[in-house]
Order: sequence, then C-alpha cells, then structure tokens
Amino acid sequence: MSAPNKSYDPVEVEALKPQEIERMRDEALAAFAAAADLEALREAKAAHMGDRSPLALANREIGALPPQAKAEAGKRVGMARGAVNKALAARQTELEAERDARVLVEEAVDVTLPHDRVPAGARHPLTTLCERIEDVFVAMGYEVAEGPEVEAEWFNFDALNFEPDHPARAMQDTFFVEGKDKKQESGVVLRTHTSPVQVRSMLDREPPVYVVCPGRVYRTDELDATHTPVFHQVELLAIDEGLTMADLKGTIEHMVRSLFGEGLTTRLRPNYFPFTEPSAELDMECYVCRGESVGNPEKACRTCSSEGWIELGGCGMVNPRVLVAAGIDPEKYSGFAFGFGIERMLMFRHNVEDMRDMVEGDVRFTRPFGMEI
Ligand code: FA5
Repeated sequence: MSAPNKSYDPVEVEALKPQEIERMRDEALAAFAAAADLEALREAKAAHMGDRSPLALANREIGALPPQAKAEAGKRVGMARGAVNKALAARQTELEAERDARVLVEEAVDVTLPHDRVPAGARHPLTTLCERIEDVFVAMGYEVAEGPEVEAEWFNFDALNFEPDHPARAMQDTFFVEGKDKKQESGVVLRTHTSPVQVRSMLDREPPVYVVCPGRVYRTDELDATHTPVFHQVELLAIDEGLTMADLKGTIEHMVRSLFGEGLTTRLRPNYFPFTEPSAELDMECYVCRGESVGNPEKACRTCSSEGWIELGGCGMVNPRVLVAAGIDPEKYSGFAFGFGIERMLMFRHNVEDMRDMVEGDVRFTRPFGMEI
C-alpha cells in the first residue's frame, strides 16, 4: 500500500479566486449603498448574503480544497463576508434613522387644532353586570321579568307578608307616592326592592315559574360611600314541585361560579324576611383570597376584609302565605327566592371604593370598564 499523498496541487476553484471574491464583495457593497429604503435593503441582503448568494456558494466550495488552500480561501471569504456584514449593518442603521425621521414628520398630529367630534360614551358597568347575571339564568331556562318602579303598596309589602306596622313601610325607608298620610287602604310607593316582581310573575304565569327580575329600586337612604337612594337589585324566583333549599344553594352557587370563578362555594346564615321561610343571608367564598387571608395578616385581602366570605344577599323558601297571595297552591308547589344589590356586587367585583362614583354619571368612571357586550 502506498503512503498518503500530502503534496498534491491545490484544486483550482474559479469562485474562490481572489479577484472573484473581491468582485462579489464589491457588488454586495454597491447593492447595499444603492438600496434606497429598508425594503430594497432586505432584497439586497437576500441576494448578497442569503443561502444562494455568490459568497455563500463560494464558501461552500472551500470544503473541496486541500488543507493549505482551504485556510487561505477561508480567510479570503471570511474577510469578504465580514466586510459585507459590516456594510449591511451600517446601511441598515442609516435607513432606519431616515425612516424614523420621515415617520415623525409624516405622522405628526397637531394637537392644538380645533376638533368637532363628540366623545364616545360607554355602557354603564351596572348595565353590563345586570345583563351578565341575566344571561347566567337565561342559560338555565329562566325568563327575564320586569315590574313597575312606581308600585302598589300591596305588591311591595302586603302580598309579601309584611305586617301593616312593619318598620320597612315607615317613611324613613320608603318613598310614598301617595297613601301614607291619607290612610288609604293601599298606597303607592317607589318599590323598595325587586321582590314585588315575584308576586307579579306568579300572578301572570302558571307554575312552574322560573324568573330573574333585574331592576331599579328606591329607599330613603342618604347617598354615601356604601348607600344610594336609587340602586339596582336582581331577584330570583323559582316555583315548582319539590323545590328545596338545596336547589336554591346549588342555583346560586352556579351563578357565583359563572361570575367569579370555578370551585367557589357559598354558605347560608339564618336571617329573617317576611316573604321567605326559612330565610337566610347568602355569602360567597371570597374569589380573590379563597379564604387564605383569614388569620393571616401577610395575605390580607381588601375584597373580603380578610373574612374569607363576601355577603351576597337575602334568600329563602317562598313563604306559603306569599304563594297563597299569588294564587299558588302551597300544598303542591314550593319555591325559592334570592335578591341582591348590584351596586354592592360591582363594588367588590371591581374594587370600586365609593358608590357615589357609580351614580354621578361621569364617563371617566364608566370608560375603563370597556365595551363588554
Ligand atoms: C331585600 O331587599 C330583599 N328583597 C332580598 C330578598 C329577596 C330576600 C328574595 C329574600 C328573598 P335587603 O334589604 O337586605 O333585602 O337588600 C338586598 C341588597 O340590596 C343588600 O344586600 C344590598 O346589597 C342592597 N342595598 C340595600 N340598600 C342599599 C342602598 N341604600 N344602596 C345600595 N345597595 C343597597
């Protein structure tokens, strides 16, 4: 066997000759200098630096050379490519600076010009929240029901089992439109809650009844950070055979999870309403801290004041006396009802600290809530 031949002549490769490499480099430099904008420069880059460019192809030929010639050719091509890269970067910077300067001039806005556009308004978050709540119940087969804001005292109180001397009827809570002083049989009030719509819905329909009743209500409360004399409630009423508190709890839990997040629980605390028996106050687990703030100052929660629970509203099984007043047989049917304040829900859902912001009509309050449809 013969020894390896280490003294063969370099293979001649046309593309790697010094004058060829120089030519390719010069052509690339000329093309970059001639590029009038960034788009033209991108094209010149692809032509002179891309995978199929002359310099790239020449570079690939190096492998075919013997070691001695390989080093020399590699150096030549490397230097040419270095020069081309440098020229490209310099031209890129130049053209970007030109573009930025042009954009600044072309897109300049004269903010001192007079304008004739009326600023766009925004939907009030109370409206949007009410609609979202309605949607949750409509998806469960509930109907949206509404009633008048100027309401017969009978619907607002009597039919709901409020005794004639119940304190809620007193002037300090209720706006009387007529009747209170004239000692009429049944006066007219601005409804103090959405519960009269329960009675109207039962009178208007044959059971089973599943309604969700949003609306504006009125009380003689002073306007302050947590009260307003005009506010919104949503009332829920279900009348069917065999309904229990478990149905009530499950339904509200579904609403809470739809609005605030999966896995949240609710709890009932005993309370009293004349129109429900038994009655309860319904709390939801705090959706922000999920109870982790309780007894843990490091994880203090503003939303639930570190109590772990947020009070939602009142609820209970419809009092059989109310069913009778609405012409429904309490032996056959039972029902549950739930009512809560929307302003209060908006406060803890969006960290609104002062209820007055919701009623003052300043579009700067409503706009950040966006255009949720
Ligand atoms: C009622 O109005 C009952 N009708 C709720 C109900 C319905 C109970 C069905 C049982 C069955 P209450 O007076 O607690 O309950 O008011 C309900 C909610 O209205 C309160 O939780 C609170 O969020 C809101 N609210 C009450 N007063 C004001 C006020 N001045 N400003 C804003 N929100 C208020």
